Amino acid sequence: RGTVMPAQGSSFTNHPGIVDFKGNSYFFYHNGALPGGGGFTRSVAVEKFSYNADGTIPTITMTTAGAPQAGTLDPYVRQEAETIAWGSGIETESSSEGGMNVSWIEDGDYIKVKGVAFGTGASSFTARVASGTSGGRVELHLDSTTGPTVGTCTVSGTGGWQTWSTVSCPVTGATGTHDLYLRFAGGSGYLFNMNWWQFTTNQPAFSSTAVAQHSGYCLDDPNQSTADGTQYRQYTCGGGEEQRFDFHPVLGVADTYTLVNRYSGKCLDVRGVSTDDGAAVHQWTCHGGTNQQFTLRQVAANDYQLVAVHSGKCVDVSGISTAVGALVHQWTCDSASALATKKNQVWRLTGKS
Ligand SMILES: [Ca+2]
Ligand SMILES: [Ca+2]
Repeated sequence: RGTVMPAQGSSFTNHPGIVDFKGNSYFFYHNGALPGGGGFTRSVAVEKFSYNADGTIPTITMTTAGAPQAGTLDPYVRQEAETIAWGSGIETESSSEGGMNVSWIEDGDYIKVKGVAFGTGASSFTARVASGTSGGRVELHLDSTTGPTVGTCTVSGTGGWQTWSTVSCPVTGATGTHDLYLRFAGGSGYLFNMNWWQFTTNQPAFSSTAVAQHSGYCLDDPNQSTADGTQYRQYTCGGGEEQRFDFHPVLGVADTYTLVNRYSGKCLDVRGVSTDDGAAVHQWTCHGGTNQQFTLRQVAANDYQLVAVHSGKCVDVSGISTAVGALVHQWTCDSASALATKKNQVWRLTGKS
């Protein structure tokens, strides 16, 4: 049926394979296009493609850009140093801690990591490193090797190239989504190896009541229930723990929190992971699911919509009721213009600075 990929990239063969991931199809192959490459010194490559209408595979051409990024990278979980969109001067090798590490690091070498979602910001950087000499520095740059420096970590000698130690340093100015460049610096010769790295978020936890702005009543755990499945309501604010919530940031997701009721210790939760209008907002044992994660969408100084991550719907007092005890559910979020006059989705969080 023809050629799937022509002979290109300094290699006489390409040993392809196809993988479907998140609704798209990808064509993996190899070429010899890197410096020093050839038919027997190969590099793995990937292109995104779509099948033809009749189900056949189109002719796919090698590119240096490769496939577009399938999603952002979370810097607040451990990332292997060998997660690399592009690099210069580095190699990888087996690590004594398992998996691989980045090695042969010298002054001016770098790693590019693409599409890193810092969200509201990072406060520190931690890396697992080893050095058989006297170490060097990791400079953290945004957008290019000469872009803004958001942190610099000093690495000392650890007594061996597989003798691992953890180093940390403060980070400022890393917000939003950027390409991250780990640029290595130091004296002559090999500086250190790196196994993995991770940032820490600066999105602070806080504690607050949530007061519905159409009624002035508080989001409330009815009758100090500790049971799973108790639907929340609005109630006269009384200063009790059943109306106070600890907002814990969801790492790596901007402006997003789990809300733990101080009295019951249970999480604010949309019943049954429902995406329907009218699904109950109740309490449930905390499990970290996206129906227990709420993004704060700012309306005014201390006023927010609480948007459930799994559904994109808002925590809402049913029927725009101003009655004590009216139940709370999720509903399609009102537009910013509607919120000027309709406030049963607007919650005042006085505890959020
Ligand atoms: Ca090198
Ligand atoms: Ca590693």
